[in-house]
Amino acid sequence: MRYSKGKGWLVTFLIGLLAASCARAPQPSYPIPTPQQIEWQQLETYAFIHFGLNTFNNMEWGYGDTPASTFNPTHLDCEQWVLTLKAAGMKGVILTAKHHDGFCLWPTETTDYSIKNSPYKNGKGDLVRELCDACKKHGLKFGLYLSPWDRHQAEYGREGYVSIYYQQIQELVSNYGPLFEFWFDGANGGNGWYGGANEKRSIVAEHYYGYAEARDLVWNYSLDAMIFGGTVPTIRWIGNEDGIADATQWCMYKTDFQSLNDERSLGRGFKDGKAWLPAEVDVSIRPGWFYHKSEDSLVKTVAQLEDLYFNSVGHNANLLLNFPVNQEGRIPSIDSARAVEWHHAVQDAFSDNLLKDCTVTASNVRSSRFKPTNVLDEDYEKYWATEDGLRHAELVFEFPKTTTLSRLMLQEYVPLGQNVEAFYLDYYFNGKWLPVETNEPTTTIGYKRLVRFQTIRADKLRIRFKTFKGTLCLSRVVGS
Ligand code: FUL
Repeated sequence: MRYSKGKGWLVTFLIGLLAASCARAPQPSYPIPTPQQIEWQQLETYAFIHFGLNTFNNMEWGYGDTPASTFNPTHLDCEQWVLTLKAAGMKGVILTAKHHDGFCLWPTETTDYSIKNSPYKNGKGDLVRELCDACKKHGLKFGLYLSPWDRHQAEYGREGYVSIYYQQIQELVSNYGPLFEFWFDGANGGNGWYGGANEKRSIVAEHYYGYAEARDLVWNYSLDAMIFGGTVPTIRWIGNEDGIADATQWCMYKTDFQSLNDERSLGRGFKDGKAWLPAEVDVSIRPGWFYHKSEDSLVKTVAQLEDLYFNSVGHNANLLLNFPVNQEGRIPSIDSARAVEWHHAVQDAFSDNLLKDCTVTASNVRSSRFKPTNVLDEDYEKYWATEDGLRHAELVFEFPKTTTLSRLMLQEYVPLGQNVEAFYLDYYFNGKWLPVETNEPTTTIGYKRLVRFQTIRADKLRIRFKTFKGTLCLSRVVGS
């Protein structure tokens, strides 16, 4: 084929342009998340509801002998819970369908120790149904907590209990799905009522419950459900109930039972972990998980909740925030007011990206498809990527006019893995580069990292990245 000189140049140019814009995306750097894990991580905040006999007993760990008739909420309203939680930015709810005391909030066939034998709706109530329906109606995801430890069951500790437990799972997953998360709590204090035996029963959790089978029961109905706890989790506990994930926070982890229970390692993950097990931070808005009147004055303040958010979502972990429901059957107004105000504060903090009008330059660009300005695009799927094999890269944001900043949000494109092990921030003002004084080490990023720092006035902001494997893929940077 022959082209005139002018046309040949044009064709070559167009082919070049096409090649550049279609340049291959970086190879994944394993381990990487499943699509379900990515979707789960994007939820960021969702609620726990602890409600049951403990609410009426003023206890945290009922012994298993409180009469079922004690359960008697007077103004129960699951829509009030769901609307409150929605206004507080929660994307889903996980309910304690059964806590350690063994009392079931749905009319199970497995035991009489349930809502069936309580005055609530004359024994015709089903709280799991009510909450599940309210979630569907208002667009929240629904999840369940079913305590493996059961202080009421006579068979607990023997083989018979395990099939009761499986049947309970079966009833729940087949009637109230789809579930986005299933919680296998790890607590076990040993002693309990156990059908009147009043004794201590010890089990070896790693083997007794048969967690792989339990997980399969959940997945038979809710294939996308994240599994918390047990021996085959798809997400991991953060190792404390204070609402704190370490600033260095790897999604990678180890799957042996010892590591899954090692509170120190859980807090930060493993850089060289072979499994993708992102962290969940569970914490209550009050000191206790269940409602206690004496804690009405101890609801976390908006400032404390903001800290929780920066220490969980801001540290590459999801936040599971617990709301104790009171004896009336409602989330107390003080808790809802705090949570809603906190949500607005957090939203406002990052709603206006002060970097949006910056000129962005990068030390290296893979191709035009992976251009540095992608980090200003709200679409998570668009990211800046470097060429392969580099371990250092930097981005410079030049402001149209001097700008005041005190926070930064960064996101790696984790579908291809987690890669950054440190980043350094400097700003340019009055003709010199100066280091930004951050409130914590600027190490990992992962799905989301939030950093607060001494307020700066800057003409430029520079971020230098140190990666350790794979290729740097940065999806978002927001300054505020
Ligand atoms: C713990 C339980 O013992 C607490 O009561 C609470 O349910 C918390 C979320 O998990 O292991």
